[in-house]
Amino acid sequence: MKRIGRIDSAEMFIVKLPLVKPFETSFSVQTHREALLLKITSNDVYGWGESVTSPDPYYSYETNSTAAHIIKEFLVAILMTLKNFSVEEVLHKFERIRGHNMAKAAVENALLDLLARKCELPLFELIGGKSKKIMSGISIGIKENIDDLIESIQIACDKKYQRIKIKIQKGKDIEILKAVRKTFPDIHLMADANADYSYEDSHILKQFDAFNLMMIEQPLSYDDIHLHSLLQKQINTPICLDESIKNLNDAKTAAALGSCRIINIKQGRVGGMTKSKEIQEFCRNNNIKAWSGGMLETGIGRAFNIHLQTLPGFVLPGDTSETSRYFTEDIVDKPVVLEPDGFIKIPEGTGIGVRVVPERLEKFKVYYERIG
Ligand code: OSB
Ligand code: MG
Repeated sequence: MKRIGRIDSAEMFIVKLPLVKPFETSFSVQTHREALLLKITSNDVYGWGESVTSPDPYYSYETNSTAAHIIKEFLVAILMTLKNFSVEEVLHKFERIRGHNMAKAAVENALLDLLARKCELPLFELIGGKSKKIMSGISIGIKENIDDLIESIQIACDKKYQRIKIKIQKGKDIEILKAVRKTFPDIHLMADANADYSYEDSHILKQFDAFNLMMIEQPLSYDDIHLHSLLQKQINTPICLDESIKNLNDAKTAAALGSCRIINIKQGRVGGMTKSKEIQEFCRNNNIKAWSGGMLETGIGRAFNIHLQTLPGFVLPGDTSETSRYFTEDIVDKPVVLEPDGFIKIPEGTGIGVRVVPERLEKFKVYYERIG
C-alpha cells in the first residue's frame, strides 16, 4: 500500500468560470461553473481535487457550502491527525461521516493526485487502469427551439462525438426526439430527464421506444430505485440511472430489482475514484453497462473522469467533452480536445497530468481559505 507522509497544508478555493452558453436542464439553468477546489501539499508534492457540487442543491443535496463545511470540519480535520497513511485508511476513516460523497471525492481526488505525483506515475496507473484512447460524448442542454438543438447536434457530429445526449423534460420530449431522429436517423442518441417524470407518466416514456435511443437517463425521482424497476419492465429503451446511484449498495439494489441496464458513474456522486472502481467492477460482473458522467467540471475534475475511464467497466462513451464546449478559458493546461477520430487522449505526465495555471486561478478565484 502506497503511503502519504504528513499533510503540510490544505487549501480551499472557489473559482467561478463563465460558461460559453447557458446550460439548461430540467432542474436549472447554469450560466457559470462555480467549482470548489482543494489543494493538498505534503513534502513539497501537491495534489488537486475538485468537488462536483454547485452553489445550489438542485441536482443533489450537497452544495459548495456543505462540501466546504464537511471538508474543513471533518475530512481535512481527520487527515491532519494522520501520519504516513494510505488512501485506503483515509477512506475507511471517512466512512464514519454519512453521505457527503462529493466532499469525500474532492479530498480523495487531491490525495490520489498527490500520491501519483509522489510515485511519479500517471493517475490511471495508480488506480490500476490501462492506457487507451478515451471515448467522447456530449451532453446538450435544453434549447429554446428545435433549430438551435439541431444545429448543436450537427456541430457535435462534425466534431465526431461518439454519442449525443440531449436533455429533455416533461412536455419537451416526444416532439423534440421525433425531430432529432428525422434529421439524424443513425446517430448514437440518448436522452437525460434528470428525474422530471413520475411513474404515472409511464405512457409518455413508453413512446420513447420509437426513437431507437441508446438509453433514457434518470427518468424518475432522484432517490427512486423501485419504480424504475417497474418502468423498465414496460419499456424497451434501456434505463440508465444517474442521481439514484450514490454507492455500491444502490447499484446492487438496482441490479437485483432490474431497475436499469446501464449506470452513469460520476466519481463525485459516488464518493470518489475508489468507490467508482468498485461500482464499475460490480457492473462488469453483473451485466450492467457503465459510463462516466460529468458535472461541467473544470480541467481538474475533467482529468479525473478521463483517468477513471481507463478501467474496463467503462464500456460506453461518457459525458466527456472538449473543454472549449463549456469554457473559453479554463484554469488548467492542457485543455481537453477531441482528436480527429473523435477520441480523447489521456493527459500526459504524472498525477492527473494537467497543470493549474496560477494566473488563471487568480483571475477566476472568488474565495480562498487555508484549512489545514
Ligand atoms: O445529469 O448528467 C447530468 C451536468 C450537470 C448536472 C447533471 C448532469 C450534467 C450533464 C452534463 O449532463 C455533463 C457534462 O458534460 O459535464
Ligand atoms: Mg444525468
